[in-house]
Amino acid sequence: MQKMNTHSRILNKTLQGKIMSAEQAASLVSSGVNVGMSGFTGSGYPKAVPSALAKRIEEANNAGEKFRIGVWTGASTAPELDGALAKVDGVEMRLPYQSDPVCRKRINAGEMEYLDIHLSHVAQFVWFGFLGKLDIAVVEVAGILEDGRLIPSSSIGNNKTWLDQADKVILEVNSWQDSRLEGMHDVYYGTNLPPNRQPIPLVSPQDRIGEPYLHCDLRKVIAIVETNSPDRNSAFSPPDENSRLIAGHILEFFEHEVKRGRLPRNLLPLQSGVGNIANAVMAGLNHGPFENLTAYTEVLQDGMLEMIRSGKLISASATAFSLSDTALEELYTSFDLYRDKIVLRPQEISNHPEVIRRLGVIAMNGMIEADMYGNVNSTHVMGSAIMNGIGGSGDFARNAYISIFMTPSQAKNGQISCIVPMVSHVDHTEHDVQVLVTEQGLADLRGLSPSQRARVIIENCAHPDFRPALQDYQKRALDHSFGKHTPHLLDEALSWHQRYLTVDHM
Ligand code: 0RQ
Repeated sequence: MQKMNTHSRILNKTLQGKIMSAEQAASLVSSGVNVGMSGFTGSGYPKAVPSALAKRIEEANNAGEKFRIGVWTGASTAPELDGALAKVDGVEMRLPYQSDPVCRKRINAGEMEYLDIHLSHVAQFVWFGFLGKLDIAVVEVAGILEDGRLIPSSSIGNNKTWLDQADKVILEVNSWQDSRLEGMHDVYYGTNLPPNRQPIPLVSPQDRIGEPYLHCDLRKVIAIVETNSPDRNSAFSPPDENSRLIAGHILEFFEHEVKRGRLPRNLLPLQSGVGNIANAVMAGLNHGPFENLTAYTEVLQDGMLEMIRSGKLISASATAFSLSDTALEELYTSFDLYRDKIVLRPQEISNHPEVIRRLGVIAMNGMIEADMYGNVNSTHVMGSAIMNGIGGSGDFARNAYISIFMTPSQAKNGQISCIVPMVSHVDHTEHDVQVLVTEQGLADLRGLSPSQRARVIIENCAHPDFRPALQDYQKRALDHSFGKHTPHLLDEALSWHQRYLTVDHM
């Protein structure tokens, strides 16, 4: 493996001649183009060009011109990218996942188009031409080798596809990213289009099936921008009582499954969504009885890092880090401990449905609400306002060995029940949800008919304050429903959500 010179991260002579400021690079992006940006859950996103572009858009707006671009990424980014571009109303179409408050506001006001798609679909949709032309890639890398190969940054996401498919490429070389990231990635170039697709030769989470570098036709590179800026490393709050209870129910469930011979003693590869509850479940596993665990997931949060440190987790495959400052410091302080146990892959591999199914991944994701039949809403409030997006939850839930969704039983200080008669929007159907968990308990839905599921979900997961109303609905639906298979009183089922309008948001 070629090692980086410490003086410069850009060893390729031709590319050295293309170094310019972020403002100069942004001036090469014109209105109306689709831009593929790096970035996944706040890591590895370009730090300078998007902000410079936002400034340029603002100037165009002030001159009375409309300047908007399509923004495609791996997943969520950070205020310097999504926030800055949304603030100046510079985004025509955003895909495939975002969690930025300014974007969210624009999307819900009908001022920005948003295409919320499965993360595993994005790359192939671009290869197939389903999303139109990708004009420019703006990709953060950790360095460029003499021969032009690129050292990926703290996330890979869709970067391989952006670099392949875009007509022009702008690279941000971020010297803040630790140069020891080199060698941690596994970029698989073997995917062909149907009908010539071959099986992906990955049989366990730690397998390396590709190479550590990204390739790019250097003739397409129009600018190199040097940066030295941190990722958005948000801190996690310590697990609260609800998260601890949810984690406890999941651990108990795993023990039960092991006892019945339905899971091996070291479980199966774990996928964990983002957020505090997911992190708390990892903390629970870290203190639980299971050893030699593995992870096949998309994001590596603090909890998984702690499990590697404690020796509970022996390997983890993901497409991105999403670490707090403290966890990041730990990663680089004890780097040798982590280096060989972590593999970062393109998201079409980290989230690949066939691989997830074959490895038997245990999927654990957050949700906004579930209904009494097991349909899950991960994305919308009142069926119409987007929160974040489906992200990778569908890739994992649909194909998992066991698909678990978790949430506190109530939201908005107890004013809203997260268990409802009928979800106001469906992301994961009753067919893709095997286990629901709240702090109240766990509902194992496997093998149950809709009416049986309703009883277990209401009894085990609903908050006692809402349980009588749900039981009453369930009974009346059974008595009066048109059909008795999945009983509903349609007028009433959705009116349940109207209570959100009376929520005190203070
Ligand atoms: O809103 O911040 O305004 O109070 O939803 O809720 O409880 O903080 O939970 O951060 O775990 O997010 C589903 C959004 C949960 C997340 C979701 C309100 C609540 C709060 C957030 P406020 P919490 P979390 C891997 C997998 C989809 C993507 C995914 C998510 C806000 O898990 O985006 O799984 N998932 N990706 O008050 C009204 C309800 C509510 C409600 C919660 N029933 N009604 N509001 N809220 N329940 C990662 C990637 O794919 C990259």
